[in-house]
Amino acid sequence: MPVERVLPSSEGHDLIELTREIAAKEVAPRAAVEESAGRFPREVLRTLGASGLLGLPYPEEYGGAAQPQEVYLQVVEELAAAWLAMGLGVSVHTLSCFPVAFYGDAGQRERLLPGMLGGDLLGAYCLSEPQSGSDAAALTTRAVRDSGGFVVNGVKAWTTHGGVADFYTVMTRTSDDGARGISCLHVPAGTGGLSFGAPERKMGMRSSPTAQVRFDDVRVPADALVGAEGEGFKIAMAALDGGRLGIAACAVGVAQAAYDAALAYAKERRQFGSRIADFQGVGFMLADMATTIAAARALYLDAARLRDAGRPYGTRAAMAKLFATDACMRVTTDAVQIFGGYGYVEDFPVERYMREAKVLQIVEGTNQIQRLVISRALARD
Ligand code: COS
Repeated sequence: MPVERVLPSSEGHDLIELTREIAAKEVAPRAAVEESAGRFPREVLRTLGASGLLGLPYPEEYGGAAQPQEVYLQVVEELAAAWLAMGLGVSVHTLSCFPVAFYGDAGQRERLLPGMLGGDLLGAYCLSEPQSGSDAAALTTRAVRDSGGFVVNGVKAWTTHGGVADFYTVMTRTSDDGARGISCLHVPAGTGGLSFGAPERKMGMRSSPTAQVRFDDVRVPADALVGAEGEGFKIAMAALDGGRLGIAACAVGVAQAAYDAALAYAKERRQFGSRIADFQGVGFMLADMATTIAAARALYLDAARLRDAGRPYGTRAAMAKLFATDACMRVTTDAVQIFGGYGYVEDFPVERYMREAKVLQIVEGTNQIQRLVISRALARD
């Protein structure tokens, strides 16, 4: 049974229908095989791009679809339920476009956004470094002004789409003034001096390449600077507020997929003469799973609607990311339990969902960082 959704417009309904069709035909059938081979299916993201799904929340004049977050995020959820690497790919691409879309000047928006939102190009977001993850402001990659442009040196780590992206949104140090000494640069793939580490060998989400991005005397022109010099940390944090909603939507998608599989199995599997769904031990687990998923979805949609209404939403986004990804970990673990031995082998998808859930508690701010963001806001307000 597809998830029953209430969307704010008929266009939103059509987009969900389109997404479900693409997910069923082009995304879900390939997930297990590609994940186990660790292959990155660039062509699937091209299909999503050609269908307009890589620029949904951005203005139409630059090639976006001007969709509210409420719609965009439910599209991400549907894709993640079919294959997390693709849902997360759309979310990361959308995050990578945010700085130019919201902080770029008119010239940059006109020059860069149509390509970025048009579906052909794929973005990557470079904030973390080998020695700075949670403490993002401690980053050391440095851009020095030279002949009117910048020369960049340093190493970025854990970059989704590292090595396969068409452009890199890069946070780099332009002065030693802590968080205020960080600036944002737009660096196209193919720029001289840019190179990549081998893809990380991850527990899950193996179809989504994660790699170091290395800058050795990378020269970019002055108009690669997005926003003002020194504004990069705020841009990075504002981008992540939105990115965290994308991760929450991904988590709900994976949890929903795990729950759907567990429910179907529990209705079919018979032991002691009954369907295991009819045993209270299993039935109560399913009840908790369904309730948790509904609550997680309601929370990310609540944050999305705040954002759509132009209200501050960062704290609510952190709550949604925290709650939805912890929920996903619990639900996928319970799904494996309901499948018993069959849950622990690759013949069924639930072991993959459980491995995928783990990374969502870590990326775009660990859940400890989400608690920090929430508790600081509580103390401040
Ligand atoms: N939106 C806009 N500005 C923000 C912001 C947000 N969500 N959060 C913080 N800022 C601003 C602050 O207002 C502050 O500005 P002023 O200097 O003008 O006062 C500045 O940024 C520094 O903020 P803060 O003092 O809170 O920075 P901290 O170094 O304490 O770090 C955390 C804050 C821990 C929240 C941040 O480093 C973080 O989110 N870390 C996790 C990073 C992450 O998610 N990485 C994921 C990987 S993406 S590759």
